[in-house]
Amino acid sequence: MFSLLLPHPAAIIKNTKTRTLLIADPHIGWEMELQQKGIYVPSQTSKILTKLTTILMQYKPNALVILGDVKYTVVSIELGEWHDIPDFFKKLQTHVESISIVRGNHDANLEPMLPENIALLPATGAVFGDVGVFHGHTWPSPELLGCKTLVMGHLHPVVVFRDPTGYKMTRQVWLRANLDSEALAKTLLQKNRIKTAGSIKETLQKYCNIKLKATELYIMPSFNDFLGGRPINETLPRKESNGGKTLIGPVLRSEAVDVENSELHLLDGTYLGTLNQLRNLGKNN
Ligand SMILES: [Mn+2]
Repeated sequence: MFSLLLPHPAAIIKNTKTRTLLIADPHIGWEMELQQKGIYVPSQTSKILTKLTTILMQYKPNALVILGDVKYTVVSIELGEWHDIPDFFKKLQTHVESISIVRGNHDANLEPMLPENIALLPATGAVFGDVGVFHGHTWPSPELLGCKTLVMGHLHPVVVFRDPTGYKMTRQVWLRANLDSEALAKTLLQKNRIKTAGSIKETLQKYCNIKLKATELYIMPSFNDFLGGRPINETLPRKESNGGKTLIGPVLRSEAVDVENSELHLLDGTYLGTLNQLRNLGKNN
């Protein structure tokens, strides 16, 4: 069973025997790049570590899964990252038995920084219990379609509110969207060059040995609250965007996800409305 761990930017998958904690996009080392530009921002790594170990001690999961973008630099490795990242994981390993990382687009060359016994999973994702998780900059693997719930990161969703005097406030949010399972399955089969033989459902059963179940997609807020993101209520609906200023990632741009009617919740669980309704609040009136 999948549930949000309100008020944290984390979720938990509970099965009879295991509890798996999910977080996304910590982007360790983001502030190091700012420091090089002369903007002093204290290191956020210890703050992130404290926040995460507090959750681990409270909920005692057997496993921790990070949905990508552990580090900030995309390909290179910053000097500070060489220290912060191995140290971060060594400390986490004292609080949880198993740690896995789904590779994000910022995680090239992450391997040399990881201590032993940390699993690095492909960006196309993995299945934990009845939940399929992936990073979100690329399509998930068709295997994930056998899970009712899919969870991704990558977007760092925030919503912006403006009052009439121009005061602006942004808040991190959870996004939950309905999926058109057949449409998503069709796309994923095509991307994997699997020819449809009979119905989509039959093809999935035959080639991937799964029953098509995926009906909902959650997008996790970033675990690093210092990090910004493009306010999702300032993006344009897919049909009006002409390829620009829309939500990022192929999945959210596809017709298989009902992004317009997705439900937005603040980290404390407050329901804000649908993306459609909230776009109006982002506009300058
Ligand atoms: Mn990403």
